[in-house]
Amino acid sequence: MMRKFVKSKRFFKNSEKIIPGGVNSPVRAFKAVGGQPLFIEKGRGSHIWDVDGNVYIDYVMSWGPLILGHAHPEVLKRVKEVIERGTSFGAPTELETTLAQMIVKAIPSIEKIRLVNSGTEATMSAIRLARGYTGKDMVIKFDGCYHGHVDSLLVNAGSGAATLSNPSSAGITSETASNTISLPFNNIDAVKKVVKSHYKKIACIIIEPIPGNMGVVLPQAGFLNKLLKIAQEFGIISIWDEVITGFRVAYGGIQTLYAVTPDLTCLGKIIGGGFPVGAYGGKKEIMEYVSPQGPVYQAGTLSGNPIAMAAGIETLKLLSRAKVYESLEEKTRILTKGLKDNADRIGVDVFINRIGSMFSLFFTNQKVFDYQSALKADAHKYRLFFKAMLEQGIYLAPSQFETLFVSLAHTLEDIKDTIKASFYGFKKREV
Ligand code: KE4
Repeated sequence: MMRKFVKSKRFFKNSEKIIPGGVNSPVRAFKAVGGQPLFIEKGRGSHIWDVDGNVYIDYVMSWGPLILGHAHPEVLKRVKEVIERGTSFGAPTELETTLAQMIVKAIPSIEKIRLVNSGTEATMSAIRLARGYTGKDMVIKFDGCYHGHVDSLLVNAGSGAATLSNPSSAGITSETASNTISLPFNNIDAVKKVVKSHYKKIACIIIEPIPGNMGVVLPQAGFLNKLLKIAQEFGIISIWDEVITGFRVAYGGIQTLYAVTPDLTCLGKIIGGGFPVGAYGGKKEIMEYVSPQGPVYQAGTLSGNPIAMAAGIETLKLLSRAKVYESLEEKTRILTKGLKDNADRIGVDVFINRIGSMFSLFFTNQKVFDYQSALKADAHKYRLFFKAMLEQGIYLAPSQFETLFVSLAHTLEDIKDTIKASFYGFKKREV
């Protein structure tokens, strides 16, 4: 039965008149997969309903925050209690300290932390802090990594920028861009070469330790350790952008699975339980450069607002329960194995990168280990896959350069249905 999108189309027609592209964030616009965005009516657990009453198993999960699933009852209950007392005061509340304490306890490299309202604010502030602390201007990032729409970091960026084939945005001054060097992910020799010739001017190296914005890409053995070591050797601040991976793959950052740690870490998404949030934190001696304690200014009207804090606290409490990450790991392993087996059976070339409950599927028979190899995957096949799955009630990221997420609310039934729906309409591999 063909799904109808009458109301979504009408709502989109209205939004397009007054909102650029009809959306408040570009990657939502379905530009890479064709058609028009669905307007969502509600979400519950692993499902969302669009305004035409169509229901979907959701693997976008608001781009990562909803590791518990949509509208988790215990999170909603806590938010309702707190919201009754007021929404925001522009003054400290105990809730901010509680969430900060939970994060500091979970991520040992974070000795002090500042809460903000988005991942972009977190990375923008961390870059400014690294520059203020070192007195140096240049930033190294990696092709295909996306750290929010920060001027210094919209250079060869992933996520929506890559989706729209606009990895380096208009509006960034040439002076700003000249202070940013973007290098291939997983290429330690490229890093060594640039650091050796520019270290006196380089303030920081920022990286998504497990990139999620070129699709999921995994660091090759030793890459992250070597990167941290080079930075340390040359007096360069290491910033790990864990906006996606923070509390996604383990309780804490992905860094809790590594013996090494960065100087600064950026967080977002999960720590706000679905409400606007971001955070940056790290070594005390660096964080004490942040205003009002130090000279690096950063501020925010709604930073640490009680509602996001309450949702974040409740979310982390639920994530600290036993077997949470084992369950997420197992469900996602079953799902990605099923998708791969199905693709092989039908004869479709698919390469899947996965860690914990985040994964991406590339239409290629080659390994995807950096941005250039991600670009070689067949985006047209991804588009067909997206549409075929949407028709069958499976809501995937409307872009190849994003991550798919499994939540605690996804059931084995959901997983089986998703596997069953996969590659519908795909022909055998052309010989
Ligand atoms: P926000 O400013 O969107 O809260 O966070 C920016 C950001 C920073 N760092 C990483 C690793 C991120 O993935 C993000 C934002 N992620 C995208 C999706 N991959 C948000 C979705 C969107 O732009 O609409």
